[in-house]
Amino acid sequence: MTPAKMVKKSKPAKATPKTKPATKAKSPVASKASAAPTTTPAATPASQGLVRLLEDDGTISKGKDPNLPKDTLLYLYEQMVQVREFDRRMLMLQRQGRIGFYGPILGQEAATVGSVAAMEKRDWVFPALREGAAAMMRGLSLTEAINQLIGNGADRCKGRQMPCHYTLKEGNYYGMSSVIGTQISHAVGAAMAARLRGDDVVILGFLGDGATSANDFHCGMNFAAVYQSPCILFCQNNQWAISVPISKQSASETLAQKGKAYGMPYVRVDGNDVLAVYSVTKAAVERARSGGGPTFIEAVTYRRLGHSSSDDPTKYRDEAEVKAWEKKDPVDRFRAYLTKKGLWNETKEVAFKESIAQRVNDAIAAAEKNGPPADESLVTDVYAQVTPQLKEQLSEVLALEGRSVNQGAFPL
Ligand SMILES: Cc1ncc(C[n+]2csc(CCOP(=O)(O)OP(=O)(O)O)c2C)c(N)n1
Ligand SMILES: [Mg+2]
Repeated sequence: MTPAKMVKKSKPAKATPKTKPATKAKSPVASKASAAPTTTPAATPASQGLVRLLEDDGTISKGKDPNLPKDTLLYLYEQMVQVREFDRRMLMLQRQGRIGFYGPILGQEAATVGSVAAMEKRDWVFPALREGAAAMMRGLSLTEAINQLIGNGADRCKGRQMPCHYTLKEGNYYGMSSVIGTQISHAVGAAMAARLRGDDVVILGFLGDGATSANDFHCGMNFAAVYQSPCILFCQNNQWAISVPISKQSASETLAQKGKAYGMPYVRVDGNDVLAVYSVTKAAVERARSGGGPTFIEAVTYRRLGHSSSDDPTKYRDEAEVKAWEKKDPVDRFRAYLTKKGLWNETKEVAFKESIAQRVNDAIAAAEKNGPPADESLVTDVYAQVTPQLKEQLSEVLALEGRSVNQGAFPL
């Protein structure tokens, strides 16, 4: 089929608001042009033009409840709580010097869990930095995840990657690249390939707000739309790209509307509302699977902690902004919904949290038993066979005096 024949006219996403937001979304940072600490004491998360099902208190307007099966609802909640506990503990491990680096996801649990849960098992996930929950949802055990964070000998990448760069081929979870935006091209390329081969898979590619300024974003969006690739590009607009606020990232009214420029359906969703995220992603998956092409989703959420364990966000943003977003907590909100439905209660909460804490403890203990990668792994997997030059270089390195002084330390 020629590319021209593959192109279909894109229709607006069902969930896309019909009327264009009249004013710029009232993001706590949207009106601030400076990277200096923002001074919006009454900062409230954006509410205009968003697809939203759950109110902040966990109530849901009449007729809006998607009435998902009980098992799905509990799965969504348990995954969010699990990754939150994992996140908290991994940051502690980093502070104790037991891992070298960590990129926390606190506050963004609903965006990842809701979107990934809307995919079928055979679909692929192309993550960015904060989608570790997706790897676990696809079957990465907590111990394997911690092996990766430590970069020990049991790590699939043998310690060659930065922490948080999980990979799980058998779970259709692609290993992320640190280079911002590259996974967008990878995701779109995979979707184009799937379409050419007639594979019945949809690709979910994640990116941050900062990545919308990367070249790969423009190429990826364009190719995705022109070739009607079966993919969803899911932007976690957490308001910050390290110290750069969204107001300095883009002059567009919303990030979602960038989808319009490329000719694909787009939707702006409350990223702290797991039901809304699940619903809009599900609709996008169905469209992609039935030949309707890609969708661009902007999930409006907030990075509550630093960019990474190496960052101190108090240097560039106002704590009032953080506090305002704490009130929009995605986990509390969904728990309130489940409680009102009679599916959750305090006893279940205590028992579940205890079991997760235990699982994380066990996983840490198991991962820390593994030794470092073998010295030889420095030169293996580069070529099919280790070249004589690499062998020589390895023996030179191994003969270096004092070479083990920093053994186990993370090189940052
Ligand atoms: C091409 C490139 N430029 C710069 C960086 C350094 N860098 C790492 S993360 C980051 C910000 C990413 O922000 P965003 O896309 O919003 O994702 P978030 O960290 O908020 O999840 C930058 C600039 C990089 N990794 N790659
Ligand atoms: Mg960001």
